[in-house]
Amino acid sequence: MYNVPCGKSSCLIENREKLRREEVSTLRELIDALHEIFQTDHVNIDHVQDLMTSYKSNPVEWKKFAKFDRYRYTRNLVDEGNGRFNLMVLCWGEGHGSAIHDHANAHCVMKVLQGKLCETRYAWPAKSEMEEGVMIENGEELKELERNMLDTNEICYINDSLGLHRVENPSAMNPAVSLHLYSPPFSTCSVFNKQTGQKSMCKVTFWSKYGERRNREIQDARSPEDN
Ligand code: CSS
Ligand code: FE2
Repeated sequence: MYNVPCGKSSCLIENREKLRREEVSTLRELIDALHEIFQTDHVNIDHVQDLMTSYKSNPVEWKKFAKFDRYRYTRNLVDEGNGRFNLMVLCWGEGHGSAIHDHANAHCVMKVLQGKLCETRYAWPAKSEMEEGVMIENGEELKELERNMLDTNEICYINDSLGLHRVENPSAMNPAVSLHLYSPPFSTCSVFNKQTGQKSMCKVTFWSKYGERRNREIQDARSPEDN
């Protein structure tokens, strides 16, 4: 075959080769590659992380999903992954942060698309007392495990076995945007009071879906925010 730069067949071969190396160059390629991975029942989460790492943030590709709110971070659905995963863009205004939360038994891979985010990890609250036959949190402050500063294009991974976390945009000057993959998808998670370890259920909602704003009522529903 002649070496025609990006002639149809050489492009196809190049793309196949890239996927084998778990590399993608556009958001579209990333979404397609994720769909392919999640077709099987046994997903290799390292493979997912490699793909998320290989995508280099290009604002032109994700800006239609990046819808900010003045008061708190927003969750904007990009793709429903055939019911196997949710891919979303989160928009963090200056100083916006999440509550301390778990991930409802899901994998969470998060990549910074713009700005910087600070991730603080906590241990699960110690359960020590029985109240009416049910174990309750013992009222102690949550133990901080580590703090990670994530720069644009960096990723981090968490699941419930690794603990809880809070994510914040520490900047008073710059907004931040991140790409999150959750599998399986979830619509509620638990949020925790830092001082007491007290846990409460929280519904998570989308501010927009596929680049379209949702109605006011839905936008006004609470999402896990600072506590
Ligand atoms: N889990 C939070 C964001 S930090 S990973 C959420 O989905 O809203
Ligand atoms: Fe999280």
